[in-house]
Amino acid sequence: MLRTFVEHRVRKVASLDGCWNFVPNCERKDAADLPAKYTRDVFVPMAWETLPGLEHFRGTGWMRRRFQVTGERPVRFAFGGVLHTATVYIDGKKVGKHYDGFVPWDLVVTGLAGGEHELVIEINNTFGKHSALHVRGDHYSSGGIIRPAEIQEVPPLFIDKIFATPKLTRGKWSLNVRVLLRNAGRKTMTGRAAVSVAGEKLDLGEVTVAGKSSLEVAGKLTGLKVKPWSAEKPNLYTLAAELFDGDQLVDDKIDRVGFREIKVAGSKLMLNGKPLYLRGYNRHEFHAQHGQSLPVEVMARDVQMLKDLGCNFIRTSHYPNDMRMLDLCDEFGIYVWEETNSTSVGFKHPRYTEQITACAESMVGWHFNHPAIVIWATLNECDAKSPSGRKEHGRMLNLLRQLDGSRLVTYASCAWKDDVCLDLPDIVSWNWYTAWYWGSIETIAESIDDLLKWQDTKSKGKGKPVIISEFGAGAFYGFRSQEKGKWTEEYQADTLSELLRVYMNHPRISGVAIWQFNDVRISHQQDWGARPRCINNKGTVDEFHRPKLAYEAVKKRMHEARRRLGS
Ligand code: ADA
Repeated sequence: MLRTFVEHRVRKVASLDGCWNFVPNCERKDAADLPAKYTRDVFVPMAWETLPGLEHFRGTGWMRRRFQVTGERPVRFAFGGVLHTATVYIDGKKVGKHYDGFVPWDLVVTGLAGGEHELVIEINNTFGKHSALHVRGDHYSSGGIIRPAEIQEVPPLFIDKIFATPKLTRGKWSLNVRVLLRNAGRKTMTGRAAVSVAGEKLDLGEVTVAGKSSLEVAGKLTGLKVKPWSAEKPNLYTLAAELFDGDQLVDDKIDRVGFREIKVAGSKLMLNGKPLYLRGYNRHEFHAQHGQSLPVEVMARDVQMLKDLGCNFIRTSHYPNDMRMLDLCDEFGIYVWEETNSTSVGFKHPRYTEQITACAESMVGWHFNHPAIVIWATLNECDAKSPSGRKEHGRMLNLLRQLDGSRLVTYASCAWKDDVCLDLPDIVSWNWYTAWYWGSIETIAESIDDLLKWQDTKSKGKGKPVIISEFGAGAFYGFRSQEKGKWTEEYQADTLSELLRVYMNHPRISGVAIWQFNDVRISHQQDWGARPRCINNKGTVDEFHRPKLAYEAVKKRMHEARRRLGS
């Protein structure tokens, strides 16, 4: 299942998770040939560097399995994430290609006869001219089908996506809904769409969609008797869309919505009209045993730890997350800053504009209805100093606003006093590492005051809400010493405790995201300089998600702040 709940009661869905055949770097006589032989059996989802003997494999891997269809309908293949370039073949024939391992995507194939067929996916995770977003960096870039996948048998005219935006007017909630219908066939099709939420139903009327095209129908559900969604009280409602052919129900899509509005008032963040303080972590989707392919149980445990820590917030550094993680945040109540797959990327890469634009469109398109997501972000630590960098920050932030004007937008900056883009986002977000890369525990307060004073007097970000989007200290799990030097668990615990004390009591700061929740692997080729253990060790939990000493220190500070702020 791509999600944590059932998305279709009418549409026929079968999982593609389970056993697949796999061959890494296969020799073929002709580039157009599929592999003659597969050398391993693997279980999907998986990150291929977790397979014994392939710990450092980077290249092209081939995956194969068989699937069955009735032959009565077009077949939609839906993938949660394939890292990073996938070329899909059915019965030996190429049917599609997709780039970007961190966004969901789909492929609709028509004319498949009833019975069994062969599905082959050629997956490439190499770096180079073909890949602007998956680049060498401070986290390992995996390969494989890392998230769940499924096949769906859809009618020629089917429900592609639903986009729902809650609105609060004079104490009453309404829901603006858009339903995207897609016609996979050649013939023009007619259907009637309807949506329902919280006991209210809305008929969106009859729609005619030309062959091989899509059309959106929109409507508004008003006077809803619903309770608002917040991290403290994550009230969720089922949103169902149905498609009829005459009187016959031919397709459906189920999602969930939460009723909340996020806004800025002066220098504050407001949720449903009340000040909001974001307390939490940057989190990489990584575990030593599973690589970047996390089982939902690991995600759920992470969310439980975040709640235990007193946190209400994660930043999905540095890419869109698995939809099941976003579902858990909706269910358990964690605010999410979700960002495009774009950390320290170069704007001059030949595929950059096309690939980052597609990433933003897919992220917002597939994740639109999660109430947990309150911020869309892009371009972590990219060029925010030059005129061309400013232009690109403006383009990306506006693109996010066009795709969804109901959330706030930001980017995390390490350009500091040279940043020329601060007028562009809704929130100014600083990656600021006092007491690790510079300064000491004693200089935390003066260092942040200096930056924020500059922001409020000399920059175009004057008076905007501030999130300290990264700060932290490294520690090796189990390395303890009375001396409390760098890399000890004690140093990390003391540093995070003081950073949180200062930042969460600072009148100009509306949110904090510690770098980082869990330790994360870096490539052993030291693509990112010499990180000890080939790991970014700044996690509060280690690469197996085992708490370090800092866990208790963070927990104490987060709960202090929660009590003080009353939420
Ligand atoms: C950066 C970057 C992170 C990580 C961090 C660190 O700010 O955004 O991905 O590399 O620094 O640990 O230094």
